[in-house]
Amino acid sequence: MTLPRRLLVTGGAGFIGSAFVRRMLERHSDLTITVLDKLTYAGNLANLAPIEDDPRYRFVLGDIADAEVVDSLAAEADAIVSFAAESHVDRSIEEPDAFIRTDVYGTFVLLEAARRHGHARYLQISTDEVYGHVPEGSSLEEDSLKPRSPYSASKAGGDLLVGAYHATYGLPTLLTRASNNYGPYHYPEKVIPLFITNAIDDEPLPLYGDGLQIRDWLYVDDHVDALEAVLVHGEPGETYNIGGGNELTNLELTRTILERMDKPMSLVRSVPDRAGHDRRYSVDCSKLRSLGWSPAHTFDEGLDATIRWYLDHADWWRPLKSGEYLEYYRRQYGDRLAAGTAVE
Ligand code: NAD
Ligand code: TDX
Repeated sequence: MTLPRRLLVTGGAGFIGSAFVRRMLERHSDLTITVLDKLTYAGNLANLAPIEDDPRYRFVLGDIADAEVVDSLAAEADAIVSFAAESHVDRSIEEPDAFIRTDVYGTFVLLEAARRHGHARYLQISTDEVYGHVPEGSSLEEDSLKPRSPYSASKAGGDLLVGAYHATYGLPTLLTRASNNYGPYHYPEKVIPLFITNAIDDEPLPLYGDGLQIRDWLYVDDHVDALEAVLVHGEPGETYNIGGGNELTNLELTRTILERMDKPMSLVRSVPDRAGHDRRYSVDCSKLRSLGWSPAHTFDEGLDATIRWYLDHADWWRPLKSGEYLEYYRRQYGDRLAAGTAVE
């Protein structure tokens, strides 16, 4: 299989989707990409500014839950690559509605359109969080799903629909489950960009609970390369885990960020924990590695590049830390920071 030539990319104005669009257009001259994005608080056309004048790219403002707009765009595409989702666990705890609507119902609308138009591929971007807490070892693709947050439960709902459309209708689906991404253009509500930008401003870093929760960190460009490998070499109906191989506690992560930025640990506040906080995720990626992919960035390289990017791109993130963001920040962290304690 070669890469399908006309891609409909949903959620392409977000963090990972925009990295995919930028990288694929740079790498493949005969590709056309239509981005369908609702531009929620997390969607940002500035993420697509580097390719905005490229004639092979088109942006459409719209909702993946809107069957009419999805159908008309699907009619002109060979494949759908779907990143569109509500993606922040803390927001799903505060207000789950949009998660169910986009991550479950929106996925259904996309699958229906792919089925109607006989697409060559349907690629759904999912997450290691659907496996739930992994006390030891690493999740395999066939492991049962035990999501524990409204976010991961809504993503798991989307995953199950993808499997059902392959089994029932023979849709040539592909499903990927990646670990925690990091890199440039990451919205500053997620822990790495939040902590880097707060540290730049000498603002407190709110570390949830004991900080001993473990996440595996994957540089966003390595994720994009894995998605390309799956699109080209993946087996229809299959699921592929994608991980960076960099498992760290949040405390280790925070310490490393501050050391690299030459900032003191006194900025860190231990604050009341996230409800239902999963202690650890870990994915076994041998299936994907057998397709020839492995991550090209070490964590040290990726983190340094990310810190440098935020230091150099205050014009990108400062405007985001205003308006609705400040309201969210106050609701999410106001009481927590007031109750916070020092960490050594
Ligand atoms: P993001 O929040 O940065 O971007 C999501 C994008 O989807 C935004 O541009 C938003 O405007 C758009 N969107 C939201 N609802 C929409 C709707 N109803 N219709 C059309 N567009 C809509 O998210 P991200 O971090 O880039 O994640 C992309 C995908 O990857 C998500 O499906 C997420 O679950 C998955 N994922 C993310 C990570 C991570 O660490 N960030 C890890 C594994 C998997
Ligand atoms: O202020 C914070 N303090 C803190 O200690 C925030 C925002 C997070 N954390 C902790 C919670 C997690 O253990 O850091 C860890 C990472 O948190 P997030 O950046 O919110 O990511 P996570 O909840 O792990 O989910 C991310 O990775 C998987 C993405 O947001 C998901 O979209 C993806 O599926």
